Amino acid sequence: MGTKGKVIKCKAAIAWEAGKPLCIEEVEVAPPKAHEVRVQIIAAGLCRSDTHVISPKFEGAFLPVILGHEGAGIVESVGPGVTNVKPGDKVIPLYIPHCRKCKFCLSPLTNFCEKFCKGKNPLIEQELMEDKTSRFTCKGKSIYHFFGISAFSQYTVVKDINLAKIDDDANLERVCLLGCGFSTGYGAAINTAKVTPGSTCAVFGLGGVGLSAIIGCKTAGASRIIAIDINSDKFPKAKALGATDCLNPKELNKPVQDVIVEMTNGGVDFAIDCAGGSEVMKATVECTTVGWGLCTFVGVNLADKGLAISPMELIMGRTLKGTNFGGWDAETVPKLVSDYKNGKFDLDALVTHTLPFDKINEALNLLNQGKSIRTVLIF
Ligand code: CND
Ligand code: ZN
Ligand code: ZN
Repeated sequence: MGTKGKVIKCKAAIAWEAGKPLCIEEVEVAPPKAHEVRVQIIAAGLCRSDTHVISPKFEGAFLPVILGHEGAGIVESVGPGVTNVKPGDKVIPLYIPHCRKCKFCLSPLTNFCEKFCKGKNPLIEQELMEDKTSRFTCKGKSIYHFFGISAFSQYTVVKDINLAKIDDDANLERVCLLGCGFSTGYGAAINTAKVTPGSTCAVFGLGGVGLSAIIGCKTAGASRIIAIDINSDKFPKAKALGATDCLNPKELNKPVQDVIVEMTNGGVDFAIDCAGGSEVMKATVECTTVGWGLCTFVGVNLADKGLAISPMELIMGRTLKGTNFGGWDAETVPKLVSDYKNGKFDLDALVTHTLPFDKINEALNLLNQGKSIRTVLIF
């Protein structure tokens, strides 16, 4: 007896309230409607962005919600009108849709889609499907989707335009990291900053995103990569992945940006913020060289007031950029999967822990205590 067209009962991790542990519950997952796809999640990573919306400091969250935006799985069934995937296909759900028709999708200048450019915060505004309803129910209550993905459920429903179809032999326990962390950091360096051979780089924040940015800087041929974190336990891995120098701002007697400027004879060519928050953003700007220094913002701190900047910082020749998902989209993620298979980069180094899905709160604790880079949850 197949499940197509039927409600599936399965386990999901629900955030009922901010600041509380997630609850593993039985949920009902409705069949996909037109241009929707029901996906069986096989593996998912835990990214810092999953935790922002359940932080008590953040007030804009849609709750209760099923988090998770770094997953990989197999198509269980498709709704009417779906042509890009079929049952049995391996897929990575993407939080940036790709309709392939709009002016953004047709432009090589962005990985955005018209469907993603509406609203103030398009990420958290993907909390419902196109018809403004949810496909998840628990204890009679409708549960919000998250980033259009909700990977922390054994089955989820996503829009067809939020899916990348990948190779049948892809290792889902690794390529799930291409759904956010690796792609975001690596793409920040090679697609957004376009780090050049022989250049000097500074990467702030050495989680899954920042370490992936280091891999990107090294791949691009940077000659010096300065890695910065307030947790020195992150340094051995950063060095193993290509960092040439490591700095802990807490152990310095002057601002880290001043130290970087001294170390590099006036500042780095490229600085990438993979931590977030106004203090790091300021340091990211101020550690780049006048003339051509390029800052790329990746880190997000929803509770933070953001960057106050003097026009002189830019008038002196610096450039500020930001990136969402490292510039990748549904057409380029399958190529990243092939690159991984062909050994172009290593994802194993980012996976510090593997846990069964129902241990998700343990994974959250490891992340919050700075003990993990990526925990891959197995469903
Ligand atoms: P994770 O929490 O694993 O890593 C962040 C690292 O930053 C940790 O090692 C911290 O110790 C370090 N850190 C914190 N404060 C400072 C500071 N003041 N100076 C230096 N280092 C500091 O997070 P992650 O790697 O999963 O994600 C990193 C950020 O990227 C986070 O803000 C997340 O929300 C954001 C992000 C952005 C995007 C995008 O597309 N732009 C996608 N996913 C995640
Ligand atoms: Zn589009
Ligand atoms: Zn993420």
